[in-house]
Amino acid sequence: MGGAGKPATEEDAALRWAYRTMQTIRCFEERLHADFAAGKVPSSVHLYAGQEASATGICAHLGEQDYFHITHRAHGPAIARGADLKAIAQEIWLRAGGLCSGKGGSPHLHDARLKLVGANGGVGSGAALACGSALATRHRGDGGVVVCLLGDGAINQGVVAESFNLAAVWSLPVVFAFENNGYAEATGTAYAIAGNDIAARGAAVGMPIARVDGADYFAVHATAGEAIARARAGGGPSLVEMQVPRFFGHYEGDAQKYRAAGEVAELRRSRDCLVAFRERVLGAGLLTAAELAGIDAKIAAEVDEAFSTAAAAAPPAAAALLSDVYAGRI
Ligand SMILES: Cc1ncc(C[n+]2csc(CCOP(=O)(O)OP(=O)(O)O)c2C)c(N)n1
Ligand SMILES: [Mg+2]
Repeated sequence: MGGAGKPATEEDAALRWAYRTMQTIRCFEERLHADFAAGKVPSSVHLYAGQEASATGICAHLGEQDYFHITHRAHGPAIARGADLKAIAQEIWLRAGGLCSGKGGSPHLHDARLKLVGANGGVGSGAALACGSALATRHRGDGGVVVCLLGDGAINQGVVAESFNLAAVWSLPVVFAFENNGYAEATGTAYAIAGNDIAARGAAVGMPIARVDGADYFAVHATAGEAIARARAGGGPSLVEMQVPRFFGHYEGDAQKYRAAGEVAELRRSRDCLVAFRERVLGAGLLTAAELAGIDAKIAAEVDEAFSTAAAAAPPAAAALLSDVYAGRI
């Protein structure tokens, strides 16, 4: 704990970063939910609330040489990777100042400078792109690793099976990190995934696998850390499956008739990563309630400013329509 005359340690800083990151994501998504319901948001959005511990526990281990491939449920992972909050908000509002100049929108957040590789239209395709990033970083010899987020829905895609095989055959420095939130759109995992075991598919190609409670920041941090360290040390690919709750619909506007009555309320009561984190750090005396409250207040102001800036910002100019269509050197 950094307060009360005690010097802040590296561990204090890491805990504060983790809390700040998860709370920023939650605050951003709750506000986005409210603004969407009020008709203020001009694009479709998939909210990440409930899943914060997963991207945060992973990004705690990533340096600037590492790649983070994300999915259409993009806001939280982009925040965890350190993308600019105002640029994220402006991208969702399709503004010129957005992360992709307002041309990608919510599901395609991408920031090449951060090696944050955004989703494309095909669920699961990120797995193949991640193999490409892993091959590139290994050829450069810069010690980089790649973490590829994937949803449970991606496990049945052919490209994912092919990517597992390629990553294993070439011993690529990649971690396939599945966020199993129980649903692919409205389809439940138990119904759609034969065997109902995502991690076992990785074991089939000889990858080390791990299953972890994705609502527990500390568990994700430890498990992802092990897989990332293995990849960095030349130990090849791994698969990590994180069980995470999804607090909102597949997309905003989803009536969620496929969910049991009270399901979300129960998840919020029993599987909230922020509640668990607060209990743990306060119980162990690692951070104080006053510190957390101070962080919360600062984040609320930052999110408010990002949203007001986005709402007032200009869209891309018509003359910019054909720029960024073909990449030069990337
Ligand atoms: C190849 C392909 N099939 C179907 C879709 C339509 N689609 C978009 S998101 C989605 C669900 C993905 O579920 P999951 O991978 O579990 O991620 P989640 O939305 O739960 O984060 C589907 C089926 C698509 N974009 N690409
Ligand atoms: Mg899912």
